[in-house]
Amino acid sequence: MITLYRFPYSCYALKVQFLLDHLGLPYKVRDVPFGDRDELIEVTGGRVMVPAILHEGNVVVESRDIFQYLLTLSKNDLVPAGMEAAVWAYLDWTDSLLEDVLFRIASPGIAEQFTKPTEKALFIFIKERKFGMGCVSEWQRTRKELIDRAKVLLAPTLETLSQSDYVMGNRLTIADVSLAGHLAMVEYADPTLLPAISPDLQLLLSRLRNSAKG
Ligand SMILES: N[C@@H](CCC(=O)N[C@@H](CS)C(=O)NCC(=O)O)C(=O)O
Repeated sequence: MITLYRFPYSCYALKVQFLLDHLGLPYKVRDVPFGDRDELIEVTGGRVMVPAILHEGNVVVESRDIFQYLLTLSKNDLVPAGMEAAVWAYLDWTDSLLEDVLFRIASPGIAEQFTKPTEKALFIFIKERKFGMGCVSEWQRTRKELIDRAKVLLAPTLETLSQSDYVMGNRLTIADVSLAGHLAMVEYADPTLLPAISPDLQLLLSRLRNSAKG
């Protein structure tokens, strides 16, 4: 049994969860309270970020390393032979250029989901420490421009998806799984956001959820 430590909105944790579902591996989810990370810190030896997994005494952190670890645990076609460079490069793109826009679109909505005032304030504070005072409100105000930027970034992906069910080749790969994690974060923040970027993204996410083994 694998334990996945996550925040329910975290794109990096959600993509690991999609991978677990597609590999059909048994797992349980530990939702880490945003304001109480004692268990996470104890398990990981001091880390305050999610995701982390615990499996047979092994602790793995960083979603990319977790992907590499999990992919060895069960026979699968998620990294097709000959497409290693392409699918890992797409995964890295989702975690960098794409995430940089999508988390800004999602952050105002994620902040609103916290029920504890301290957790909401802490979430905003952490963002402001990195991106400047008032950044989350600014991302709310400039949502339309951010959505337009996401549309530009995702245009090639959507063009491919208009011809195929998958981002790369004719089968599901880690490229789709990684993209889905990021889309699920946006959906968590506000279900109207994904269709505002493109209704086809909603369809992709549903298709991916329906095709999971778990
Ligand atoms: N490079 C890391 C990034 C993980 C990450 O940024 N996690 C965020 C949530 S999406 C986090 O835990 N942040 C700590 C915080 O907000 O306090 C990975 O791929 O796992």
